[in-house]
Amino acid sequence: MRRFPRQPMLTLASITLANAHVMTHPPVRMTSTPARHFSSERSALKRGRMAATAESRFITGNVGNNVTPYIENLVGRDLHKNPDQPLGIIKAKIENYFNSLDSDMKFDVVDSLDPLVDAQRCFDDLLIPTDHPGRKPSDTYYVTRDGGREVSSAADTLLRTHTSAHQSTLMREGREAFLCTGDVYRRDEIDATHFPVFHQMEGVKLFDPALVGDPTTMTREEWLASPGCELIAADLKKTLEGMCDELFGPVEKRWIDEYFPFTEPSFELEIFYNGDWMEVLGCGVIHSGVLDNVGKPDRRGWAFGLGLERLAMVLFSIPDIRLFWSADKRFTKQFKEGQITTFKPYSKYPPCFKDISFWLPDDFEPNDFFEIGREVCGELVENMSLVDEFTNPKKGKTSHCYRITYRSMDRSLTDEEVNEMQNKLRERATDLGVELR
Ligand code: FA5
Ligand code: MG
Repeated sequence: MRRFPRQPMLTLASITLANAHVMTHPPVRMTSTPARHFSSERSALKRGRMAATAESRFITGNVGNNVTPYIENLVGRDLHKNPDQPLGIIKAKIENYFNSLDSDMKFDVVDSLDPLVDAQRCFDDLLIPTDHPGRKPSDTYYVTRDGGREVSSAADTLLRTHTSAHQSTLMREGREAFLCTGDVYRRDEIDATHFPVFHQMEGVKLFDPALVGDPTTMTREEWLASPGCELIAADLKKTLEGMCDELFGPVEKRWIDEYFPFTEPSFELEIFYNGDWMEVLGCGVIHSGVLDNVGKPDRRGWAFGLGLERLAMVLFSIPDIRLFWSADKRFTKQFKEGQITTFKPYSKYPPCFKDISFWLPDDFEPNDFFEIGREVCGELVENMSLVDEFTNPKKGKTSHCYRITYRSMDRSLTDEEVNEMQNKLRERATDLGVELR
């Protein structure tokens, strides 16, 4: 059974990358890289490749556009809307749970919103500052970003990085309680628990002011110390603990104090499952600034965001996140609406390992290299990890060695196709300005 440590993948790469787009603290970088200047030559190269698809909504040729054809192809698959697939099964179970709670409040089910949003909704409405690491093009797929790599603006358009991107729109529509599910996109490392697209469910519930008091008569400190704020946090915790019991049976849980710019206070829920603590969701009492932004300064409530793959991998014993995207009948036929069953692996085909080493340019972003891995190999790349790093003091240059694991989930790979992918990867890596060793 797969384990989910709190910080999965403690490879060298993840020391740099872990949580870069998690809406919490900025990541700790191994080396302090200077401000990134993407040479005009290289971006022209990239643009040329992208401009090839003229009709695309996602590949626009805009200066900041970094959506690749591989990612574009994954948009709109709607895995969460298939009732006979693990993600759809869990989604339905959670929706049923929330709408069977002893309360007059019904949660609207929203699951068809366009993943193409603007930075205003995805970041600014949620008080995420323009210099937050989650807004960097190394972490996020931009459709348009007129300021290029350097300058972030509310007008940028992008593939949503979390379902919180819809909070403000749905609250402005006057909804008091909702569950909003969708595919979210993050440029990230490559391993069994990370795929550039995964699914989140956002939950929001606003409370009757008669119950929690009028926050407009209080200072921020008074609100945070008030019985109303306490009541909302307690309701949030009780409701989410109940959801975990519903899905997993009674399990051991713990609350971790967290930081999100858009909730205050903020928490993360972990459950102890198969010998390990696993982060299931982030949540909190909605920040007053978010409610001010949607014209509801007199209202308060809670919000949470959970990852469906995380839950599904554990509940169905699915060992690799790529499997959710498989159309192989040996996978799809195993699941039925309403039922949580244990996945039976149909075969494990042998992996093939290859290393690639290069000297880094000043502006190197590992995520750019991983992206090329996705583009060249698609789902045939299982893992890309940094296995060696050293700096040559004379040259003043740093070298990275990455180990690439090639493996198909459906068949054996031939030597020729692995070699072809490896050669292409080496060739394409030079687009990033690296010097192969
Ligand atoms: C967020 O995305 C916040 N928007 C959550 C939130 C919503 C907080 C509302 C407060 C109020 P975070 O980046 O931690 O937070 O992701 C939330 C959940 O998504 C995680 O707990 C995890 O279950 C899931 N998740 C995050 N990254 C991945 C990943 N790479 N693969 C699979 N699941 C992931
Ligand atoms: Mg988190």
